[in-house]
Amino acid sequence: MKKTVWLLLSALCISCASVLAAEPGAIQIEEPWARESPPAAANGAAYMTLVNTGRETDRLLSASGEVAETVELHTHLMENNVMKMRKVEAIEVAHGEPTALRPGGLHIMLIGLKKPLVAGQTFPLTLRFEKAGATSVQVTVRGKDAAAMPAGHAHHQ
Ligand SMILES: [Cu+2]
Repeated sequence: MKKTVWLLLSALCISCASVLAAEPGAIQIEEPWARESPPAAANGAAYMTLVNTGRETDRLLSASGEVAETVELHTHLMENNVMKMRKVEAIEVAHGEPTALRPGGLHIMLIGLKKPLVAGQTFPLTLRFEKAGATSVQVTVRGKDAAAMPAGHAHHQ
């Protein structure tokens, strides 16, 4: 009887400790998605919203996956009235301010797709954060007409 109680207590403590440890840099990843790619498309992009539920600013350092030869963090910049993509070293995720990766803005670039992205299918991506560490997400492929963002979020950031 005594032993059972002790085991239960230690099990509880272990779960407490892991919850607390994850707290400072806790990142929630909402709605990871990618747009369906035309059959011959070499590249694709993945989008999502990163929410920092911890107190400290975290940074997305890299993304990786089997879906493409190379996976990079990108943003869009206006240069001489032309929208251009640029690789970024990291994407900052501040507490209290969701960071939107969306068409025309920050995105995860999938360079050299190994096979076309087909609507309705999913593929895994591993995201590595400076504080929260590595986490895996399933990215859902949406049809070509998928809206950039749900209504109401369009003007965010
Ligand atoms: Cu890009």
